[in-house]
Amino acid sequence: MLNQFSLEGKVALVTGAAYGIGFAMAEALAKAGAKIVFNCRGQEHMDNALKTYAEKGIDAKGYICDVTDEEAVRKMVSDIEQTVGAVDILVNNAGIIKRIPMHEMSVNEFEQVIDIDLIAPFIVSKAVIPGMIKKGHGKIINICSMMSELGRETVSAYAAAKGGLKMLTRNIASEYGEYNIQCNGIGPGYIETPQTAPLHKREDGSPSPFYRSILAKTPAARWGVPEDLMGPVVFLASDASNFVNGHILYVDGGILAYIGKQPK
Ligand code: NAP
Ligand code: GCO
Repeated sequence: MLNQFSLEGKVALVTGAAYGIGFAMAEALAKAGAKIVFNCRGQEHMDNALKTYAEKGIDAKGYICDVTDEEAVRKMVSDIEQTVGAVDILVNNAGIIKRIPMHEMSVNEFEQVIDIDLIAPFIVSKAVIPGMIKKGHGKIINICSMMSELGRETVSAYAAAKGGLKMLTRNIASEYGEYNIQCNGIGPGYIETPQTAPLHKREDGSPSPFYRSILAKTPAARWGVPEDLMGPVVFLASDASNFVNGHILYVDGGILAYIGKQPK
């Protein structure tokens, strides 16, 4: 039965996987047997990432590619198909956040977030779907967020993008299910990574009020770590989830189920 979770012989493209959640998910997919291909934007990130993959014993192939650049994505996917093989598993992980009160946010700032967090998953999915149709199977995993369901101060563009990504996920599932392509989302809770680093501490190094408020909102009573996403991504990338389609798997320590700790 555990063979269903094996990714032996599969090619997995994880976007923005030089560090953070993307790196941990790529590591998990590699441990389950997949060949890892990833991209990031800068040479320094690429050099560090290749070193870290090698230290973990993972033979990953890296591309410097901005996921918002459709032509660059098309070239990357075509090169992957020729040198490694058509992509079996795509994880749309690359993402940014801007924390700016909405009435102070420029249209350009709003668009930058929508471009990377919503339009890029469309661009990369669009590039790999023909290869998946040819192969007769495929898995697309979109990294959503608590903000696919919830709002909060300062993250209007991010919430709009991640809410949109949830619906793009359901639409890809609807449109390509008949080709044996499953598209699901993972909605991480609050995970300690460079993206959330500005939220963790006060200047004196003590936990910030926001950090503590998340502890009070999370039944698990802790922030997540990138490794919390390893099991869920392998499940959604593997044959074990072949009849799971259009689902968002929240990996949030229970935040979405909980009203929050009551004040004493
Ligand atoms: P992170 O530490 O900031 O890493 C983001 C990654 O995305 C980096 O590797 C970055 O690479 C890459 N990236 C950003 N823009 C890109 C672009 N235009 N083209 C290519 N790569 C790009 O973030 P993270 O916390 O690991 O988050 C990963 C994903 O999970 C994001 O989609 C995020 O929104 C989502 N998420 C995070 C949390 C959390 O609590 N941390 C919770 C829910 C969802 P470069 O710097 O090299 O460009
Ligand atoms: C924020 C955070 C979040 C998380 C995550 C929650 O400022 O509220 O950065 O949005 O990163 O997406 O699931």
